[in-house]
Amino acid sequence: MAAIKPADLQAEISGAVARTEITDIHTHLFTPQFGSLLLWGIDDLLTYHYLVAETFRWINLPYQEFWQMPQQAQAGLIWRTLFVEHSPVSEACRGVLTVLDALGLDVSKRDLNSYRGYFAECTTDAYLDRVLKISGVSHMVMTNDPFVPEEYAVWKQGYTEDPRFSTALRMDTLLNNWPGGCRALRDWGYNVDVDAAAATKAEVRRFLSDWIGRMRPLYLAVSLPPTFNWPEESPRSWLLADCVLPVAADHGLPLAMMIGVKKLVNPELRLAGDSEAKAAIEPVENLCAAYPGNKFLLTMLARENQHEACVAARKFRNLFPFGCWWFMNNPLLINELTRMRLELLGLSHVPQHSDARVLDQLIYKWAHFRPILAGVLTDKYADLLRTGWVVTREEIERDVRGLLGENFWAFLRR
Ligand code: RAT
Ligand code: ZN
Repeated sequence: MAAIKPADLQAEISGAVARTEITDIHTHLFTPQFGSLLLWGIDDLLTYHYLVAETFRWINLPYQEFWQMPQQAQAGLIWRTLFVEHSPVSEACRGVLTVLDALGLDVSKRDLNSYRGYFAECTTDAYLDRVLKISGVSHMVMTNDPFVPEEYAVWKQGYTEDPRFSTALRMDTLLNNWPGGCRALRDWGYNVDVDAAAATKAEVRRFLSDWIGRMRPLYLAVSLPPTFNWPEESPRSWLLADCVLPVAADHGLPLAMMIGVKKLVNPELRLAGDSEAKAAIEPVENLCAAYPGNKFLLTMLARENQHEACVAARKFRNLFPFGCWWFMNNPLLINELTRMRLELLGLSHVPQHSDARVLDQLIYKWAHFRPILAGVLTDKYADLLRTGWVVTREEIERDVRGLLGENFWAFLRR
């Protein structure tokens, strides 16, 4: 196995990063069986909530009027505002152009109708194959929420597995809105009450086990506010301690904590109306220390939390950091966070997930990430070579495979 020469390092690493297939560990994509829940195509791309928020910074249209417009008209307005009347330099705008270009469409024409014409000719199945091929994603994890009625219906009909997708059981309603979660559980035949009685806890555990049986998820997941604390006097605290964590441990499943979202600071913006703030790291440390037999995945939304999250992961091997989440998913911050994680944790994490809500976004989220990862790794290996250390192509490929998915699978197996 030949040692890589310093002059070849950059090309070797870029090649390895470009070739390696990705496991995308958090998306909002669905298998074709979920029908209209799987979004794709130019109108879904343009009405992505990241772009809705950016559009409202330019227009005076009342929110209500925007939401009453048909989707094509919304997409047209977003296109005109963000791509025609101004240059599309934001990360989310640039993403649309990366997608169109990768599909072979001519972005210099700025011809929305011709792009629509391209997608009108595609079938869901063929387009899914094409996107996975272009993006180099071989496997992705959905976000599966039984509290969403359209999803509930599919699960009740019977889910047919698609080997390219895995599931994750999302529990936001249960943990963040216990009165609502409690009502839903009662409707589904679980004998629960809003208080913290032992019988209620047993029924919540039965609910979780039933859905784990039905979905066979890779992990359980919840997004949490910046005020998240544990332990504390709240339904979420006992739901975690007495229901979620024991069931997760029984099934060997990690709990993914996605911390820092302030829901609907501007409700008029709907899905685009959430914000972020710095959270405390102590609840994460408390949980990792109190439940050494449980595994935790962690991603945090505030830039200010990233350093302490890395340090927490140094202290707890049952804590696995992942991804540059949502407002962190911009080149400047990806670069910073990826460097920070490599410097504090070495290779024992997964630096990115796509969070794609629209299938096409797999193309740009990963096309934008790969060169950043290659650049950061090139610097890190170059530092090693300067000491006289040698690396081989096989070692670089092994490390890149880990970062782009293998480390996640290994954490699940632990
Ligand atoms: O990034 C997003 O699209 C957000 O709206 C959220 O979906 C977030 O990623 C989440 O999973 O809660
Ligand atoms: Zn998400």
